[in-house]
Amino acid sequence: MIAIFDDRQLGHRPAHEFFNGALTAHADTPARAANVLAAIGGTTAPVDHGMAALVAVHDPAYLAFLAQAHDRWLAAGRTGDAIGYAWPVVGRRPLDLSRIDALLGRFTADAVTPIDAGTWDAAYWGAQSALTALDHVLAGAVAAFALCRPPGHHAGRDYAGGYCFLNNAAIVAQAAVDAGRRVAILDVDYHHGNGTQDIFYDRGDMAFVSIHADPGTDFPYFWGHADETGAGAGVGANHNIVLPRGTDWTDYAPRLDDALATVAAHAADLLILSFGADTFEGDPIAGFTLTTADFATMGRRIAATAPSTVIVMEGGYAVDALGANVAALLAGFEDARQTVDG
Ligand code: SP5
Ligand code: ZN
Repeated sequence: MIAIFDDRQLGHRPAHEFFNGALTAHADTPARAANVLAAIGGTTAPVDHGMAALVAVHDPAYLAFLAQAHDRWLAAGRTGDAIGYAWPVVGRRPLDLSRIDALLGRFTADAVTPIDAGTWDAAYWGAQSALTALDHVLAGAVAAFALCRPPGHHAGRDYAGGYCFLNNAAIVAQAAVDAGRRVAILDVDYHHGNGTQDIFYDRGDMAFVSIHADPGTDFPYFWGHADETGAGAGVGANHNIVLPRGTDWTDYAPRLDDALATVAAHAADLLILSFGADTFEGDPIAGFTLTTADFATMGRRIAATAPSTVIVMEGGYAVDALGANVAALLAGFEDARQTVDG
């Protein structure tokens, strides 16, 4: 399967995230991408599609903030990563904000998503990798893999969060719709894809189906509950499948089949798979117990029923096992495709 990646995606090097009252080592290290690269062999560099597909999903003011945030941080006399500390929980209204701390409050959702000197380029080229993977699928490939890092599914139209800046899955989904395709998004990261849900919540032309840990116990807490089913024209097009911590493949597989049935009912001709390997038994920040072999089975099951598929990387923080887990998913996917395609 063709895999797309740009070396500039390694340039996002957040040092810390806030946890338990302190700044601790950030889970999204460049070594994640390096481990996947070593396991899947060659990747192809993305084609630069420019800003149009990003603006189709994200607020231009947010994109400008992302591109400038670290420079503004330095200009304010700060050092290290830009990170917020004050957020407008109530009474949000348009204000002409200039102080970097205010901008971080306006355009980020949490204190685990710092911005450093390489963040914008890494996120930009990650999105271009996803758009290039879509090109291959639109040209007839049954599947393509974008090694997006940083990940995307917690980022909304005008906010970063959950280690995410640009919502790669949403950018590709919108680009596919604009290319005339009928699209569904299946999100199997351990965490709920709140940004993707938010971006398409009132859209009936796109289905969002997510299997994730109960937000009652796990990030992102405020979204991902089973009763979030869409709004307006999107009522019935948003599907959250909530599983408890400790879920293993035996309990996961039937819910994946439910999700695939929901995808099939939407009659999409193109699937975006938000793939996070943080459902792995060894993940340091998550609580499911899937094995490397289970990821191969997952790939086979999805490929058996899915239409042509763009796979975008989301989370997965057991760095030493990440490459093997991604390779297993992709191998399982290809395995089933070869069987189906004859
Ligand atoms: C894309 C994705 O998987 N984002 C995950 C964001 C989860 N952030 C909350 C993690 C809370 C645990 N933090 C432990 C920090 C140890 N240094
Ligand atoms: Zn995750």
